[in-house]
Amino acid sequence: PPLIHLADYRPSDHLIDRVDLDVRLDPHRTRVTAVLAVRPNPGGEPGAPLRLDGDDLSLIALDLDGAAPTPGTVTAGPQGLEIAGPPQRPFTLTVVTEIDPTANTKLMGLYRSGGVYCTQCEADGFRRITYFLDRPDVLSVYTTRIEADAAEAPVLLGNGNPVESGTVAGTGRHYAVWHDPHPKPAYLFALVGGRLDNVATTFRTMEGRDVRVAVHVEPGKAERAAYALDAVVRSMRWDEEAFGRAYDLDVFNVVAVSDFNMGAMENKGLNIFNDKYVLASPETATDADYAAIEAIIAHEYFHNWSGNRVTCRDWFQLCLKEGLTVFRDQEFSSDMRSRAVHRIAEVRALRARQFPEDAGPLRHPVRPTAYAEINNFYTATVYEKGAEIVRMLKTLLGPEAFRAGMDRYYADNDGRAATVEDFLKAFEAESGRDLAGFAQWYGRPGTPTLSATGRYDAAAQSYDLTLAQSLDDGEPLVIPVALGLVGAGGALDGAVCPEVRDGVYVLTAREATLRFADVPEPPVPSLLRGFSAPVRLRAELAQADHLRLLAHDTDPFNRWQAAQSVAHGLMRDGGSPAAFAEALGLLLDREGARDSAFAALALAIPGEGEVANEMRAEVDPDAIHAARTALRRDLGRALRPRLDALWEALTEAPSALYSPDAAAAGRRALRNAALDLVAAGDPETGAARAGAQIEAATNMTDRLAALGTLALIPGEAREGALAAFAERYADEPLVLDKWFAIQAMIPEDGTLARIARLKEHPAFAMTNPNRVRALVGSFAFGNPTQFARADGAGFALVADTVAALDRTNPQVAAKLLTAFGSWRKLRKSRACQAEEILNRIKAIPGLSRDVGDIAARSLM
Ligand code: B3K
Ligand code: ZN
Repeated sequence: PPLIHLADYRPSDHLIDRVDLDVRLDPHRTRVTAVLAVRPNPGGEPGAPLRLDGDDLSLIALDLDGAAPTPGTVTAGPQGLEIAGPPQRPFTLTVVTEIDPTANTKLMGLYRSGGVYCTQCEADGFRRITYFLDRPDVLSVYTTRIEADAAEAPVLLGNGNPVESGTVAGTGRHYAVWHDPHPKPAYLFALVGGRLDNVATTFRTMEGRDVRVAVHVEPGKAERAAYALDAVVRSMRWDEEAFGRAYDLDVFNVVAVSDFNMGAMENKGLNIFNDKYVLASPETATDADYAAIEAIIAHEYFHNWSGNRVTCRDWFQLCLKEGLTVFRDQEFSSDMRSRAVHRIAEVRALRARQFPEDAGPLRHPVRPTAYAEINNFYTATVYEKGAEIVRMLKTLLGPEAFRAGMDRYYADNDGRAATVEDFLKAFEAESGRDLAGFAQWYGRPGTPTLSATGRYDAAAQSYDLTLAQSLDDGEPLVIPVALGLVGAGGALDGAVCPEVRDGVYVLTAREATLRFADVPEPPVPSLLRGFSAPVRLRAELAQADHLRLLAHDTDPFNRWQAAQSVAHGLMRDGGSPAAFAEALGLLLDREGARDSAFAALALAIPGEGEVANEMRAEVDPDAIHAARTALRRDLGRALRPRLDALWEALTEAPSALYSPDAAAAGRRALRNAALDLVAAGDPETGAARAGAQIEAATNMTDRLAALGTLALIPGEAREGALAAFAERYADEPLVLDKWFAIQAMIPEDGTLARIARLKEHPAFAMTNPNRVRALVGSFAFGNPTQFARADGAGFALVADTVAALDRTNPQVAAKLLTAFGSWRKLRKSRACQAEEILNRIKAIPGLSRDVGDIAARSLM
């Protein structure tokens, strides 16, 4: 497929200032009339043809300034419409198209989900609704009239503010007109029509505007939308307080639909969500679900400024809105919950998803320079590493200059389609700093390695710390390294190094040596505190050094990291876990009650994927699984009395009211981590306790955690509990997704047959992305030993699903195929099988561009 290059960017030859849409909803024959106010772009090529994008469209009628276009000047097909020699002045184009929302299985453009009409236009779905200049640097003011059968779609929602509604006499149909005064690119267009209930409230902005906020959900589920509504209100308040950004319309609507390709979408004034990230009740959602809802609601809302008011010039700039908005939602969640705990969760996610991506064939810079299919670039690198770049910028400039830079970025680019350069320029202007070196982070793929070696001079009471970075042969990067020294009894606060300011050293050279004076004893360096840069740290500390940090570091992130490092070392090199267990025991005694969430994270030893990540040699998933299982067993036994006591002490009274707040969630997390570790050491006791907890649980968090523990213990108890769970939640698709996922991740040979059975379960549907992700996605991404089975059957299962799904929903199929992204690191026999499978997929006739692109790049 042809590549689109950043270097080839040219402004559009035409602009569309206003769009008047009339959408007559019908299950199979939806009529769209678009009246477009077109004009030549002064920055474009004079006299160029007008080339409108289309995808799967059928043209019904076309006129230009009220008349038929000159014969022979128009070429129209499903994939585009071109008018040769269009007027060299502003003109009006009226285009009528017809589309079939029911047949739209790609879930891009206008489609029906459970009988509800909805849209998804980012990145290039608007062209599936009408012919258009479907690129983010063409900004238009939209007015949308939506008409539908009043019984089929009593609720009609659009972008912007509602201006008019009424009935169409004698037809049983009704309509609503929406006007969005803010110019926007087509990817932010949305409409919804259907039977929906809602919960609503009014929010008064700091500018004094009263905003009607509503969350719309499937009839009968309104009470499950309360938490999402509250999260919207908290997000609105937070963006005012943290960034001075107020909401800018009279209404803000969120709609939950059940068939959705990703998490959610930030359409102007009308965010559309995967119902998984809206619906929550204690009985159906876990603490993790509540946290995800809060984060994603915030993320989409924050896009109103970082993405919508200031949008992207082209799709290469995607990180401009996504990296920045992830940073903003992470800051929000940190303020709502525990900052330290949230930082750990962020870094775990980065290491689990972004590091492997950056180390494999699908690697790309945070700002890519070429793509065949843009929808394949909504990646952990663009999102998560993009957020880390913004965080480093804040660390480098300090909070005041960072905030000033953000304010200037918004002021200078409001209503514009901006670039990464525009973003950095705002910070340069406010801080007086040259960010040219820092800008390299956007263009250089791969995870840099930061190595550190120290030398203590007892006579001079000084400590020399040498930091070195390596990535590729290019210029060194700008790496903020937050650090400090830790002595046998705690932080060495008296040690000084002039180059370390506010606890941060900025490494700009390939290598540098720092001298600390007034160091009274041999220190252990605490490096990269708070994970101040997205790098791999190689400090080669001894286990005793890590244990000192675990006990005494003032930085909570590095205390957690110390436990992870010890666990990595034990899994890699073997050895006795006794000292580690003792240190964890002390941590539980000290912290278990005070910061349960932190203690739970310290107990959670690195996952199999994270271990694979750290391997410099080829990866053997079975060996990793065995090492991890053994360490968990040993820790479970060594810590047993404490774990038992915790599990007892943290039991909630059956009458306690469930609250998803961070402290209560932390207690549940620690109690469930204790249960899981007990089971790792003593499966019989573990199974009994898990079974009892499933029965006694008053919320989904405790019930699901116990089911997860039990799922790892083969036997009647497990099968009985799984069957009972399915029966209990037979009418709850989102809960059954959890049930699918738990079973797909069982690391046993029988899992393949189990998945084959589950594919036939009445609740499973290949047409629903959540179901596919729960069953096949959890297997591909969360069951490393079975996915990479010796007989190749795990790979085949995923490949067959990708091939089948590609015919109906290429975007979701392509995402699933990225599970093969780390195949080259696998041990030889498995790598060969993966390669063969990727080649087989690549050769499928009629393969989508989405899947073809992932297959081709994976093989590169
Ligand atoms: N901007 C959307 C993602 C669109 C993905 C298109 N394939 C959601 C978000 O990041 O907020
Ligand atoms: Zn986003």
